[in-house]
Amino acid sequence: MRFCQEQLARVRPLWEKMLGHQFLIGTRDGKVPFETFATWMRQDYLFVEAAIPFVAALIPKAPEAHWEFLSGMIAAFRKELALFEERAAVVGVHLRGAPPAFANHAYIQFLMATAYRASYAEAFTVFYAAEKAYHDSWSVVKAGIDPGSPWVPFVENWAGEAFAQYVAFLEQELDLLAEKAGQRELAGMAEYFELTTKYEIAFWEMAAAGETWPGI
Ligand code: MP5
Repeated sequence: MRFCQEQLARVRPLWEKMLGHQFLIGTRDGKVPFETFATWMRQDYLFVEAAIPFVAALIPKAPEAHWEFLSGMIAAFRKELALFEERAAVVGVHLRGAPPAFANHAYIQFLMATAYRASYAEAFTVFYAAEKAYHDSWSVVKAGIDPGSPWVPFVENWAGEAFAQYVAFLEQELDLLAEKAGQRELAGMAEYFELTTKYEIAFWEMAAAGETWPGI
C-alpha cells in the first residue's frame, strides 16, 4: 500500500471522528446556529491567511519541480480569501472580528514550526493531510445540505471536482516523496499525519464550542 492510503488506514478511527463531528453533521442538516458558523468563518479566514507564509516557507526546501506549484498556491489561497470576503459581505460577518482562537493559534504555530524545522517531506505531509481533511469533511456536508444554503459556495470550494483533483495530485506527490524517504523520515511523516488529523478535529471542536481560550 502506498504512503497516503497506509496513513489514512492507520488513523481511520481519528479520521472517522473528524468526519462525524457535530459541526459538519449540523451544517449538513442546517442545524448549526448562524453565530457558530460565523465563528468557523472568522477562524478559517485567519487560518487560510496563515497558509500563505506556510507554503512560501516551503519553497526554499522544495525540489525544483514543486516551485511553480507552491508559488501558484499563494494566488489560490488569495482567491479562497476572496470567497470568504464575498460570503461574509453577503451574510454580514465581520471576518476580522476576533483574534485566532486557542486551537487555531496552535495549529498555525504548528504549520510554521513544521515549515521551518521539519523536512520537506514531513511538511508536505501536513499540507496533504490538511487539504485531504477539508475535502473529506466538506464532502460529508455536501451529501445533504440544502442547495439554497448560503454555505454552499464553501461546500463547492472544498468538496468540488477541482479540489478533488488537486488533492489527488498532492497524494501522488506525497507518495513519491515517501518512496524516497528513509525509515526515520517515514516515521516522522506518520507522526505529522496523525498530529494534523488531531488539529483538524480540534478545529471543528473550536468552531462548535466558540472562540474563547480555555480558562479565560
Ligand atoms: C484547510 C482549511 C484547507 N481551510 N482550514 C483548516 C482548519 N484545515 C484545512 O486548506 P485550504 O487552504 O483552505 O485549502
